[in-house]
Amino acid sequence: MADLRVLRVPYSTNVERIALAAGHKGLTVEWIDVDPDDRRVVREASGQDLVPVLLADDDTVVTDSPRILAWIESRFPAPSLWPSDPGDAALADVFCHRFNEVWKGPPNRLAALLGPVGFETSRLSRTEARAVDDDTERLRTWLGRFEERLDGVDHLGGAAFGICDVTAYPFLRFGVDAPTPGDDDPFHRVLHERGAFDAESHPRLTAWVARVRERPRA
Ligand SMILES: N[C@@H](CCC(=O)N[C@@H](CS)C(=O)NCC(=O)O)C(=O)O
Repeated sequence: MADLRVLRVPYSTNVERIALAAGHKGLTVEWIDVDPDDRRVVREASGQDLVPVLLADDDTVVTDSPRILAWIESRFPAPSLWPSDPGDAALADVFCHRFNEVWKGPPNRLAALLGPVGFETSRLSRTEARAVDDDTERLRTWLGRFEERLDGVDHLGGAAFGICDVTAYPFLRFGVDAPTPGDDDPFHRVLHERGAFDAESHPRLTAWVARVRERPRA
């Protein structure tokens, strides 16, 4: 029997977080594939429509990837995803909260504006076009912040791979990786087209993507 049972849909960034965390801890996962266009299984299990959903062996159901990651850490503490120093662990939590609640804002708004017009900016109103420019600039400025953060350290939380990398990698990697054929999520296209970077523009961030790509995953 697997260590974890998780509902997933294809191409999900938040599901990839769970795969990376489980890989780090050497846990096995029974993935339960759900039809993205029919969420009844997800709704019946968890009362909401989003994945990942963790079905724990004691009838516990956990939704929302940050809460699932915290649950995995509490149930399988070693090797830890959080720094052992309490202050560093608190900073890692702040990083992840900011990533989830602030960093995702610009690409989500860009996807909401660009998706419906097929990424044809000429079909946007002047106000919408200005909003697209503003959020693109924010996205690019924050890529520079990640580049600065990686000065002298291999991972976003410091020397060791951990929760900051698990939280950010599935999203930031689209700056290098094109969406997989079949992945039509406008959010992923925004990350790839508006958040693109390479070894010339962002050498440390590009090397970090390559480093985390090699991590084990469930
Ligand atoms: N805050 C949630 C967000 C979950 C979420 O947005 N999941 C996406 C897949 S990455 C989803 O199920 N989207 C609905 C859809 O694709 O229709 C988390 O971190 O798990």
